[in-house]
Amino acid sequence: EVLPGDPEVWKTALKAEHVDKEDTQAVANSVVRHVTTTLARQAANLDDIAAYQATALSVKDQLLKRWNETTTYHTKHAPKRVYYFSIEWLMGRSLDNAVLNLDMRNTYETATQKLGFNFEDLLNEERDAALGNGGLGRLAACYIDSMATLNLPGWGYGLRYSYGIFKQLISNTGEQLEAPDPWLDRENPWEIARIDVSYPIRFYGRVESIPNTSRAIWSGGTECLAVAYDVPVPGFATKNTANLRLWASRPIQGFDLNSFNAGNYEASVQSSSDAENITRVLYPNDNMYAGKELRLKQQYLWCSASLQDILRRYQKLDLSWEQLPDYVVIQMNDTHPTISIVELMRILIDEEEVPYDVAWKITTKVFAYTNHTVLPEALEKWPLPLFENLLPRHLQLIYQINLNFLNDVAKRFPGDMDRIRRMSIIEEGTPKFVRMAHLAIVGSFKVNGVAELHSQLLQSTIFRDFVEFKGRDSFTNVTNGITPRRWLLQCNPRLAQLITDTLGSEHWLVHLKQIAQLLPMADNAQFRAAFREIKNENKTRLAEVLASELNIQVDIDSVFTCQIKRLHEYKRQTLNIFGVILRYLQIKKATPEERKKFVKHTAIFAGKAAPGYYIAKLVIRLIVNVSKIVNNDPDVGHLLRVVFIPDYSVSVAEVLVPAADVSVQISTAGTEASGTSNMKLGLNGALLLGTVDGANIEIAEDVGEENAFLFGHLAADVDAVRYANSYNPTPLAERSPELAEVFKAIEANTFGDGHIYEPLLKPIYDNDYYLVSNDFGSYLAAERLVDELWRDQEEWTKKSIRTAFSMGDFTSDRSIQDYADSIWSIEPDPVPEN
Ligand code: GP0
Repeated sequence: EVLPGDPEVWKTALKAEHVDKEDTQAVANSVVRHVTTTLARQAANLDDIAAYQATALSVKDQLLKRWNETTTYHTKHAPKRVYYFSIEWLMGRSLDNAVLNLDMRNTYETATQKLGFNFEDLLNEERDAALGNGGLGRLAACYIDSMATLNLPGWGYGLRYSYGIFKQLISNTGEQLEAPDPWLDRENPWEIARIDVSYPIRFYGRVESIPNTSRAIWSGGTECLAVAYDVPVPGFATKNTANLRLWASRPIQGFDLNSFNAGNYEASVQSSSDAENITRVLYPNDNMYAGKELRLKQQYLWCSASLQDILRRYQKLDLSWEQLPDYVVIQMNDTHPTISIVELMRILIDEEEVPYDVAWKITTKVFAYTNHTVLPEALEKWPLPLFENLLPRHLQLIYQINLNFLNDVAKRFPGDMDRIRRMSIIEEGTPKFVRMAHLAIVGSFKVNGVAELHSQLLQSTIFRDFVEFKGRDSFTNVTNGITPRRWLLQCNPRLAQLITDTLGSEHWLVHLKQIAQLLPMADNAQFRAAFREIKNENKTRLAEVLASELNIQVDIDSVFTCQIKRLHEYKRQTLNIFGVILRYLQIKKATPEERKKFVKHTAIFAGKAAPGYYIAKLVIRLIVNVSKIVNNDPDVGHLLRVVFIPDYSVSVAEVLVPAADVSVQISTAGTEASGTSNMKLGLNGALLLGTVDGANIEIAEDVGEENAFLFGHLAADVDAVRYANSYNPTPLAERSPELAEVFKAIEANTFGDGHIYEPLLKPIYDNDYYLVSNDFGSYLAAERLVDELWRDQEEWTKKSIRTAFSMGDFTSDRSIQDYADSIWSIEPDPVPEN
C-alpha cells in the first residue's frame, strides 16, 4: 500500500492505534478518549447513557479497522460479490453482539467495570435498530451476520428510516396504540455518514425517445439525493467485516432554486422537506401490500442508489458490461427491490448505450429473487397510472420486457391466450396493475422459497405457469436460518457455556451441526439437571421482568408457552387464546380437588399488529382482557397466567426465547412460508407445538416427531375444508363444541363487553377461512399431550435437549452457504491475519 507523506510517521501512527484483545487498560483508554473528546464529557458527570455511547464508539473503532482492511483487501482482490437488497433490516442492538464477535467481551466488561460501570446496564442503554417489521427484516439481519462470518464478499443495501417500526403501547382497555420510534434522536454510534457517497434520484418527468435506437432521455420532474450511511457488521471470530449501506434521502441543494428565484421562499423550503420525507418512516405492514406512492419512491430511491453505487465500483475494474454477472450478483429479498431489474436496464441502455438485447442478457444473469409468502394480499401490484406518473421511463421498459416475454410464451404455448393473460407482467382491468412478482421472476435467473413446503407450494400454485415456462431448474428452495451467535451465545450465555464445556471447544458456533454430538446427553441425568437449571434461571429472569414491568406474578414451575410474532389472522393467535379461555372455564368448573390435577400454564404472547389491521388489533384486545380476568381470579390461583408483553422487539425476544418451554407455531397449514421464531425457540430447548406448515415440518423431521406436538389439517386438505366451510356450512357447535362454549363465554361478557369481539367471532361462525374451528379439537388434543409430558419433568427435559441439539441445520450459516453454492456462485475470501 502506498502511504502519502512520510510513510514512517503513518506506520507509527497506525500502530499506536492498535488495541490488544486482552488489554483492559488500552480499552479503557479508548473509551475515555471518546468520553473526553467525542462526547466532551467529564468523569464526574458521566451517566450510563454517555458511558454506553463512549463504549460503543470505542467498539466501532475496532470494527472500522477491520472494515477498512476488508474493503481494501476485497478492492484489490476483486472477487465476485453478492449484494443483498432488503427494504427491512431488523438489526436490534449491536454492542453485545460486536464484543462477542470480536472476542473482546470480557475485556470490555472489565474495562468498563474499572471505570465504574456495570456492563449489563450499559448494554441496556442501547436502542434497537428496528428497521423492519418481523421475520423478513430479521432474516436479513441474520444473513448479513452469516455472510461476514463465512468470509463471503458481500454487502447489504437498505434504507435508513428516521423512524423504525412504531412503539406499541397498550391502553387500559387493551387497545394497541402506536407511537413513533425516533431511534436516531440520541445519535447512532454504529453508523458512519458518507456525505461524499451520494447519488441523484429522479421522479416523475417526461421521456423522449431517441429515434432508431432503444434509448430514451428521461428528464424533468423532481430530483433528490440518496446519501450513504454505513453500518459495519463484524463476522464471528474472523477479521472480515461486512457492510450494511443504508440510504437517506436529502434535497439536492437544500433549496429548490426555481421557487427560490421566483421569490417563493416557503415553497423552496417545502420541496426540500419533501425530499427528506422519502426515508422518514418504515411502512408498518407485514405480509400485506398497501400500494402507497411514497413506498414506491422509497423502493426506487434505494434501488437506484444501490445500483449506481455497485456499477461505479464495477467500472473501476475496467471490464466490459458483459462481464458484470461474473462480478455481481444481487439477491432480492422479496419483490420490494424488483424495480432494480428495470433500473439496471435503464442505466445500461439509456446511459451506457448498451443494446437492448445485450442489456437484457446481462441483467437476467445478475438478479435472483426470494419469495416469502403465497398470501395473495401480500403480493405487490402497483396501479399502472401511479407507476407511470412516478417512473415513466421504467414503465416503457416494462412494456418492452413484457412484450418480448409474452412473445416467447406464445411461441412455447401457441394459442393459449389464457396462459398469456395469467402470466403477463401487466394485469388487465381498470385500472391496470404492474405485477411485481411476475417481473421479478422474468428478470431473475433463480427464484427460491424459504422452506421445503413453501417452495413446493410456490411451484405448484402461484408460480406454476412460470415453472412450466422457465423449467424446474430456475426454481429452488433455501430453507431459512437464524444466527446462533445472537440466538444462543448472546441471549443464552449459560447454555452456550454448557455446550462449549461439554464439547470442549467453541467450534459449534460456526459449525452448528456439531451440537448433534451432544444428543446422547439427553440420557445423562446430571446433564439434564444442568440443562433444566439453566432453563429455570432463564425463566426466573423473565419472571422478574414480568413482575417489575407488568406487575404480573408468574410461577416458574408452570409451563411457559410462547407465541411471539406479528399479529395476523393466518398465524392464529386466536387458537391459542381460545384454548386459554377454555382452560379457564374448565378450572372454574372444577372442584378444589380436581383443580389440583391441572398442569400450571403461563401463556405468553407478544407481537405488533399493523396499525390499520382491525381484526389483528381486536385479538390483542381479547388477549389483554382475558389476562385481566384470569390473572386476578382467586379460583385460578397459580394454575393459569396470561401475559401480553407490549412492544415486542429483537431485544425483548432475547429475553423471551431462552425462557420458553413450548414454541407455539400454529398457522393454518400452507400459509406460513417458513417461520423463524420456531428455530430460535427450538435452539433454546422449547418443544414445538405446531401445525404441519413452513419450516415446522423440517424441524419436526430433524428433532423427531416423537419430540414435537404436531396437529391440525394438512396443507393439501385446507382447500377442501375451506370450500366446505363456505358452501356447506355446519353450525359452529358441530365443527367444535369446545369452541362454541368459548364463544358463548365471550358473548356472555366474561371478559368485558362481548359485543366488541363480534367482528372477530363472526367470520369464524360463518366461513372460517383460517380453519380455527376445524383445527381447534386437534389443537386441544396436542395441548393434552403437552400437559401429560410436563408431569414427567425428566422426560420433558430429554425431549427439550433433543430438540435443542437437533437444530444444527437451522443456522443461517447453512442457509447462506446454500445461497453461495447453488445461487450466487461465490467463494469465501478471508482477509489474512497479519
Ligand atoms: C413474509 F411476505 N414475511 C412476507 C412479509 O411481507 N413479511 C414477512 O416477514 C415472513 C414470513 O411470514 C415468514 O414465514 C418467514 O419466515 C420470513 O418472512 C422470512 O422468510 C415468517 O417469519
